[in-house]
Amino acid sequence: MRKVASAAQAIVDSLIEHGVDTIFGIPGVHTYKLFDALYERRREIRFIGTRHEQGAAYMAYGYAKSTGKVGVYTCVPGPGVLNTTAALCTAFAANAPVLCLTSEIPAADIGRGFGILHELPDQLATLRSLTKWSQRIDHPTQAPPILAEAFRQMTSGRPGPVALECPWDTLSVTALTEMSARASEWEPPPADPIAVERAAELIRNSRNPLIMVGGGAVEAAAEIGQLASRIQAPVTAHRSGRGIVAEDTPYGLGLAAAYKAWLDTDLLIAIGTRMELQYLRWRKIPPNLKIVRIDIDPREMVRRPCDVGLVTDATLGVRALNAALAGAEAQHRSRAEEFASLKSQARTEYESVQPQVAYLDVIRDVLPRDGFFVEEICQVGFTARFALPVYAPRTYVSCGYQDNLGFGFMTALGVKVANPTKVVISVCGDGGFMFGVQELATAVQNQIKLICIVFNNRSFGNVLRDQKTAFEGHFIGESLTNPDFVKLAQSFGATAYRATGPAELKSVLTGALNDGGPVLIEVPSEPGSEASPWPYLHPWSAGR
Ligand SMILES: Cc1ncc(C[n+]2csc(CCOP(=O)(O)OP(=O)(O)O)c2C)c(N)n1
Ligand SMILES: [Mg+2]
Repeated sequence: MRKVASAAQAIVDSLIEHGVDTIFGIPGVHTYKLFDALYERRREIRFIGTRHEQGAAYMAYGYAKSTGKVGVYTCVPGPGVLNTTAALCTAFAANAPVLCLTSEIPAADIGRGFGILHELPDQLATLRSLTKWSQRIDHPTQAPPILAEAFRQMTSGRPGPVALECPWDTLSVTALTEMSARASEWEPPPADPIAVERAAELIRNSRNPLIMVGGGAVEAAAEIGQLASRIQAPVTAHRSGRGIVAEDTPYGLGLAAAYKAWLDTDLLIAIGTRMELQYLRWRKIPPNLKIVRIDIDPREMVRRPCDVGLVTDATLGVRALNAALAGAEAQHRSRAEEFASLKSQARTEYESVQPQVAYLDVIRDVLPRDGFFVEEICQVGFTARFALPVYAPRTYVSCGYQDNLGFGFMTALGVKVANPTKVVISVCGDGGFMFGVQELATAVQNQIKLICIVFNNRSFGNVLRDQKTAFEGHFIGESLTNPDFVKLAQSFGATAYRATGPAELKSVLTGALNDGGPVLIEVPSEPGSEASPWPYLHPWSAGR
């Protein structure tokens, strides 16, 4: 359909065409026209204003990561865009379809260095270095096809973030515009049958296969569950792949239990994963290990070569393997008891990571199976990677390999916006929480009813431990003077509690499920009082 529209209207129209229902952000003079177009369509797109651009970008990230749908935010160019770059690199790291929608200085002035409000030397180049794809919209007629391409980029192949900029004056330009451009349907390449047969042969010859799943496998849960039981292989994950096979079923193993099987593994079946866990965390590679990889990103086969690589989508790839292995289950006796024993041995060992394990037990007890847990770069967050069992895909929300302090609370707000009927629990340290504390206002204003637990050890606890153990107690930059978190949250209008110890957390948390608005729970502790989780994440550091 053709109509006369401004570039701003054409952009907003395209967002709605592609199913966008929420946009996070902060307005400014460069984007007023875009906001006016959003105002016109306010019944179709909900706008959530944040208190800092990084909050908007992390919320879009949480929205995207927890649903697989595109998460959208908007900000002014220059400083506004730069405020979102930690979230953008997180979306890139965790393969999340996040759209950054921004503006530019007036079109004719770009690149000339006049020193115009919010000017950057080369904003598009900056954005291109942080995203899968970025583009400028120079005219209203370009908006629908460029947005269509943006959606195709974000959701095809390896998903990832995209940025679009439309200059300040261009947003107001009107033209007769064809509005109906839609992202073309994307078909993943099918698995190569010869490679499938070679992979099946390796699987038939393997005594101890291990399946590793990553974020690229979240849509293939049924197929992966079938493969695991057919070949009696345990399935493990590091972060984004957690819950694809529920960790309370025989085949779903947390990473601590999986490490117990690892050094005897003769075949790694890696599905939609960079294998960060094996190569960068565990580091020890079993001798004579064979590797089968299924990945949609052909570059992966170059980054970490394997014996057989299937460049295809996880669902198609695993389906093809299942078909090639039909009947194989008859040759395997059940290993369920063996896997249960690995899990209970691992649990007995990591039980010593206190008090974090006790707190995580309480959280797991209270959190429904389909509730979301958003981790952070803190003692409880690190421990959760092996001590909080996950039961459903996408419900364990992490920041991928960036491990960027502070992402958690803001991301959790976006998770809750996208999943309003689900319970969302965010855990933070006192350090990380303060990176996004201002978004408590956003939570209250928009009634985003998440539960955030702040573990307050009055320090950057991880830094404190490292300085104590590796730098002879040369403490610098580790100690934190904090506000009273309960009063702070109350002053924002949130409900707040303090819980001392796991038993108290249990009763406070159970009650908080029925609270009407956002809830903050502070759990105080002494600096340096937590056991280190690192021996389980980096077994080599403990000589294992
Ligand atoms: C963006 C960013 N800045 C700094 C760091 C380095 N860092 C890792 S953990 C940590 C301390 C975290 O403190 P807190 O949030 O209080 O959690 P705790 O370890 O005390 O539980 C720091 C500063 C990081 N990972 N990311
Ligand atoms: Mg701390």
